[in-house]
Amino acid sequence: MSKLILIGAPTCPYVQRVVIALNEKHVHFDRLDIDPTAAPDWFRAISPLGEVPVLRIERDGQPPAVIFETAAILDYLEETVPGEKLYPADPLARAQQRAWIEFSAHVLADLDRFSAARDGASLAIARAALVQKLKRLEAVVGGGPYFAGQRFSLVDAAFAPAFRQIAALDSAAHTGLLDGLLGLEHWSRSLAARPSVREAVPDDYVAHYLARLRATHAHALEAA
Ligand SMILES: N[C@@H](CCC(=O)N[C@@H](CS)C(=O)NCC(=O)O)C(=O)O
Repeated sequence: MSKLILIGAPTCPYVQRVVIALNEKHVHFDRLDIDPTAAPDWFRAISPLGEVPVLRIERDGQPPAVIFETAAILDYLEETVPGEKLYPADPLARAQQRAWIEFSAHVLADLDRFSAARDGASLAIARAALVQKLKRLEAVVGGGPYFAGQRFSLVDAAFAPAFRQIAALDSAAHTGLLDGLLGLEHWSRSLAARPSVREAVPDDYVAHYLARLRATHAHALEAA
């Protein structure tokens, strides 16, 4: 059996995706948090892009291995951990879910721009890009509770951190990002109630996340 060490950062949404998948699969792992903006040399040596998450795998009799990039880590866990799968068995449905996971990374990038905006004009540009993607997503989400219906999938793991960020922003200032998007609101609530998702962040996540945004004078919060 391998020993897994997840190198992450406390509020990183990409790290959360991996934690959610590990929780869903009931896999034990050790966690080591760093500050990727001031990463130690040993981390730079194993992370080609200088980004978290990185999964370090220690196997008996073999040198340790590392995987960077969330999508690659999720695929590795899906292929190696025995038990219930989080991707559909059908290759077409699986490929489509992978595509929506890629889409989720673009939603996170837009959310980053939204929360990093320091004035009304940049906030409006970021909001427009984000809302356009959220509307697109609304069009493919079914009746829930999850992306593909009753079964929780890796697409849910991928989007849950984005919805968590939106909920955290909304707790401080109404963003209106999900207004009128009833499928997404419902999906977001289902994800927030899922134990694997809830337990993927520390209890003080919202306070920590909002404090970080306030420190950078995020206009999304100041405009409220
Ligand atoms: N494409 C990467 C994105 C990971 C990412 O952007 N991580 C951020 C933290 S949430 C990071 O490490 N940034 C490096 C930095 O801030 O210097 C993945 O999916 O793993």
